[in-house]
Amino acid sequence: LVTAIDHVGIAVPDLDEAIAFQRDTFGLEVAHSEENAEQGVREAMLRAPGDTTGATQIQLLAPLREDSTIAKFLDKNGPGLQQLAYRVTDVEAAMEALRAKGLRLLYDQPRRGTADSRINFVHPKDAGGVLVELVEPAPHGH
Ligand code: MC0
Repeated sequence: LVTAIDHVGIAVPDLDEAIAFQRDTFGLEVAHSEENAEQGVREAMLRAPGDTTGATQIQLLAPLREDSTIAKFLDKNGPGLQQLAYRVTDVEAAMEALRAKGLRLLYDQPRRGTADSRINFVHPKDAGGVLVELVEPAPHGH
C-alpha cells in the first residue's frame, strides 16, 4: 500500500520563525512553500541540504485562520508533531483498502495537498493515535 514515508508534519505558530529554527539548528533548507486555503495552512517542506532523492521531508504547518485544524491543534497541544504522511501511488485505491479494513477516512473524496498532490487522512483514533495522511504525488513530481 505505502511506497514511502512522504513527510512528517509539525504544527508551528509562526512559519518564518520555525523555518529559521530548523535552518540555524539542523541545517535544513526549504524545498517548497505555499498557502493552502482549503486546509487553512501556510506550509513549508524542508529537506537536508542538496537532497534530491525524494527522501522524507519535514513539513512545517502554521495556521492561516483561527478556526483552522492547525490553530485548534496548537490551542490544545501546543507546537509539535501533528501528522505522519504515507506516500501511495493511487489514493483512491488506498482509501478503498483502508475502508475495507474498517478505518475511517476523513474525506469522501481526495482533496488537494501540497504541490497539487491528492490527499486524504485516516482518523487518528483508527490509527493508533496518529493522524495519518495518504499522499498521491502529482504526476511528473508536479
Ligand atoms: C486530533 N486528535 C489527534 C490529532 N488531532 N490525535 C493525533 N494527532 C492529531 N493531529 C485527537 C484529539 O486528541 C482527540 O482525542 C480527538 O482526536 C478529536 O480531536 P479534536 O481536538 O476534537 O479535533 P477534531 O476532531 O475537531 O479534529 C481532528 C481531525 C482534524 C483529525 C479530524 O484535525 C482534521 O480534519 N485533520 C485533517 C486535516 C489537517 O490536519 N489539515 C492540516 C494539515 P481525545 O482523546 O482528546 O478525544 S494540511 C496538510 O497536511 C496538507 C497541506 C498536505 O500535507 O498536503
